[in-house]
Amino acid sequence: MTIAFVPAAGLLAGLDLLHIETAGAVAHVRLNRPAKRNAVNDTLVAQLHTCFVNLPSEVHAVVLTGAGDHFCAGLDLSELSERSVAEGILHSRTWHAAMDAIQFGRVPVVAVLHGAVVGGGLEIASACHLRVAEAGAYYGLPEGQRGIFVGGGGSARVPRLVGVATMTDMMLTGRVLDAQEGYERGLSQYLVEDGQGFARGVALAQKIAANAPLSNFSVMQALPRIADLPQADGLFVESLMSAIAQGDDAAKERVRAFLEKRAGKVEKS
Ligand code: 1HE
Repeated sequence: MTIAFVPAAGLLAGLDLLHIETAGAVAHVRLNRPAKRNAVNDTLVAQLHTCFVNLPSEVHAVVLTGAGDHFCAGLDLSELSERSVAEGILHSRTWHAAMDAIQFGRVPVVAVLHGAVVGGGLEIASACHLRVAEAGAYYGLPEGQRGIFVGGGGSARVPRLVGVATMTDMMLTGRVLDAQEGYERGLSQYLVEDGQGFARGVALAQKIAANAPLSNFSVMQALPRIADLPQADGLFVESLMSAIAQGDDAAKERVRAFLEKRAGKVEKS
C-alpha cells in the first residue's frame, strides 16, 4: 500500500537542508544534502534540532532517511579546520542537543540506512529508536583516521548497541562493518533488500504511531534511563512508570478491548 506524503508547512518547510513531509501520524524527515553525501554542517545540526522539537502535534512517529546514494557521510569536515578548543566543545554540545531532541523527543524515530552510515551519520542513526538497514549499507567511524574523536554522542550511544570492543576496533583500525555484520551486532534491528528500506520504515512507523502515546513515551524515556540505573533503582522507576502508563485511559480501553475480544492476539508475523 502506498501512502501519500505531503510537504510539511510553516517552520518545517523553511529548513532547507531537510525535506520534511507527513502522511497522517507519520512524518518523513530526509537529510537533504546529497551533493555532499548529507555531510552534517552546523546549519544541518541546527535544523535537525529545530525539526525534532517542532514536530506537528498530529505526528506520532518519524522515519529518518538520507537523500542520494548514502545515508550520511558524518561531520562536514570542511567546517572543522579553524575551530579552537573552546569552539570545539560548544560545537559538540550542539550535536548533543540535536541528538537528544531525537532520542528524548516526543515520538519514536525509525532510521532507514543505506550506503555510507559513517562518523556523525552513525551517531545520528544511534540516536534513533530503531534502525532498518538496506543490504548495501555500511558502517564506519573514520574519526580515528581523521585524527579526531566522536563528538555527536557516539561514545555514549554506539557502545550501547555494539559494545565498547567493537566501537574501539572500528575507531582504532578503521574497520568497516557491512549491513549483515551490523545487523548481527545490533546496529540495525531489521535488514532488508536495497530499495525496500523506506517501505519497511514507514510500515514500522505506522505500527508505532498506533500505540498509546504514553506507552511510546515510557519506552523512549524510561527504558534507556532504567538500563543505566542500578537494578534496585531501575525497578523502582519501573514501578512508577508502569503505574502511570496503566492508569491512562488509553491503556484501560486497550485492555478492555482485548478482554471483550475486540483486539488482536499476539501472533507470529
Ligand atoms: C564531504 C564529506 C564530509 C563527502 N565532509 N565533505 N566523515 C568521513 O570521514 C567520511 C568522508 N566521506 C567519504 O568517505 C565519502 O565521501 C563517502 C564514502 C561518504 C561517499 O563517497 P562518494 O564517492 O559517494 O562521494 P565523494 O566523491 O567522496 O564526495 C562527494 C562530495 O561530498 C565531495 O565534495 P565535492 O565538492 O568534491 O563534490 C566530498 O568532498 C563531499 N563530502 N563527505 C565534507 N564528511 C560530531 S563529530 C562526528 C565526526 C565525524 O563524523 S568524522 C567522519 C567524517
